[in-house]
Amino acid sequence: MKLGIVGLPNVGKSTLFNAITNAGAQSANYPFCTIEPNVGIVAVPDHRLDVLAEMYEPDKYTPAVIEFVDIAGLVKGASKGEGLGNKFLSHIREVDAIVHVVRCFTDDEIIHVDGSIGPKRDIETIEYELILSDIDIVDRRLDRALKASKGDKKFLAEAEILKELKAHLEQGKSARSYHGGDEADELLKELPLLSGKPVIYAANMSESDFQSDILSNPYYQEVCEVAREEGAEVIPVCGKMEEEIADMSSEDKMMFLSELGIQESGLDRLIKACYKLLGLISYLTAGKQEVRAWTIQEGTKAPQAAGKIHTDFERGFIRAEVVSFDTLVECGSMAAAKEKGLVRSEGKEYVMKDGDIVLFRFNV
Ligand SMILES: Nc1nc2c(ncn2[C@@H]2O[C@H](COP(=O)(O)OP(=O)(O)OP(=O)(O)O)[C@@H](O)[C@H]2O)c(=O)[nH]1
Ligand SMILES: [Mg+2]
Repeated sequence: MKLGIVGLPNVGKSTLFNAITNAGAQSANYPFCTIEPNVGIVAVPDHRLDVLAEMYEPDKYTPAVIEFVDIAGLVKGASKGEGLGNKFLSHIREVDAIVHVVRCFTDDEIIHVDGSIGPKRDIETIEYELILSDIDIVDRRLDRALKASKGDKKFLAEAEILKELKAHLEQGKSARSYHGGDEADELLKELPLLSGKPVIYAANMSESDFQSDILSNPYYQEVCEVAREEGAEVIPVCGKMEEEIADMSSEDKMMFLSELGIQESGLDRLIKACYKLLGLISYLTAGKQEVRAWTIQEGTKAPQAAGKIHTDFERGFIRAEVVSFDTLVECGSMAAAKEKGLVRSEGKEYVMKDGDIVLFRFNV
């Protein structure tokens, strides 16, 4: 599961990526500094693991991770091959969801490709390129469906949906916001559309704006307005500050943030929100050897979740012994939870929940 960091040139994508991965991708004050996409892996912050680590004092601590790709800036005309056009679009095609970085910081030293700060306009510029590229794809598929419908009438229904979708895109609306019923949803899953990918907006704020009343910031509000129409989430971040604190130890970071009156860094919030955007949840295992978060898709049943640890666990699945994180904390220890009968025995049909602490029983 990969997230692509997308946006106009020079809006702070690589700065944010650096903070995310600490990987040192080049960031500099000129457009197209990022040519090849950089891939970085980052731990998903999870306070539950810290609590478990205190309980078990394990030898190993393994958080969930997600992958981010730093994609070069997209410009007007990209869908027609401008800038590094098609190449960028193909990088976006490979990711499962998009983090759309929008410049909300003022800084006369940093060039804006369109000469001024304009979050709504910037978002539209990017969306427009994605939509144009999608129209090409829908067009090709429509041609195919129309030809096929001469031999087989069932393709007529597909062609109708594609015509509707095309009209929707031609109004400048994203595939994400197209709702044409179950059949249309199925078809959309097959089409590799860019504007249909789930999105989160990262509003890249100035340091001073980030520390003051973010909600009343007009640039931030502009991003929120666009996002609201799409039902998307907006996370305010300060790329520059995040880059500075990314190197700090977790104690130093907490101290630094609490001095600013902030509980959680924008980046931590962003990473968590991305995990959710991908439809991912974590179940946890805890013991003296290791406390660990395991990533599963929401809706995964117990045997398949067990299969993440080892295929034998899935093949020979007997049952899962489950206690929720909150219950464990209330009881104070696993032994106490067991004594109170609060560790449940779940079978093959059990749908895993986020924060379940699990011991799998299996036999092969
Ligand atoms: N003042 C301020 N400057 C920032 C912030 N974030 C990034 N910058 C600066 O903006 C310039 C561009 O940042 P990058 O992270 O390289 O931008 P990018 O979006 O990756 O650019 P391309 O790869 O060229 O598309 C750098 O000089 C950064 O230091 C911020 O929050 N505040
Ligand atoms: Mg860059």
